[in-house]
Amino acid sequence: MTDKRALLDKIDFYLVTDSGLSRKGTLSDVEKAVAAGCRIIQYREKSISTKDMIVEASQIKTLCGRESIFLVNDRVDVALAVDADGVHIGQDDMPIDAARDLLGPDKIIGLTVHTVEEALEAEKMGADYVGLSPIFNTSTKKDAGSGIGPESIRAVKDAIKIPIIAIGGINKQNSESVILGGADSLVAISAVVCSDDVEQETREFVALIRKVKKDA
Ligand code: 3NM
Repeated sequence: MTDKRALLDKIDFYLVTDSGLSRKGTLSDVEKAVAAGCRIIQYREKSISTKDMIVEASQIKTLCGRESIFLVNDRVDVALAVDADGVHIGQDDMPIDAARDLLGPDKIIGLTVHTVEEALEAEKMGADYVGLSPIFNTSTKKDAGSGIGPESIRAVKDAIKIPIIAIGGINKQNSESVILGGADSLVAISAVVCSDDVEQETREFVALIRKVKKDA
């Protein structure tokens, strides 16, 4: 397994799958996003059996190939079963140190955080990046809570060295404020997987994020 950690510094648009919202299905979304230059994919699936998840996760791993990071949401067991590049876990999931013990030193572990304090703790515990959320209100995750606003990102950026990936209610109109606010990368689920053309949408997000970073 190649250590894909180095790629974390180069990511722009981050795709999280959502089979409930997807028009064309998770595998198609991943394939199109990778073709459009998305270099990190998180497989987030809560509605199928573990057996089916392992089949799908292994197909996604193949689609990600060597150039895109492949993470599994929540399920350290599934990540291990398919030798994914790592996991993304939430505050109430398996603690980072337990996940690290199971996954070993080379795998990527991302943690969802909502505050500067949680971000500092995540970095201290050995997270490779934080997902900061929710930036704006979103209906994609019912229990996400109220948006913290893009102006809240800077304090987190100033506090930690690991990358910040912003999530929650992000679209092409508000992406610039998120990157200028201090995020290294961003996730947009509904804005991409609900569109008719996932490849084109992803391409536009990638180009927009790169341009904002270049001009900053
Ligand atoms: N986690 P959209 S918000 C998966 O706040 C997820 O932790 C969130 O979807 C959190 O881009 C979210 O459609 C959904 O708003 C984001």
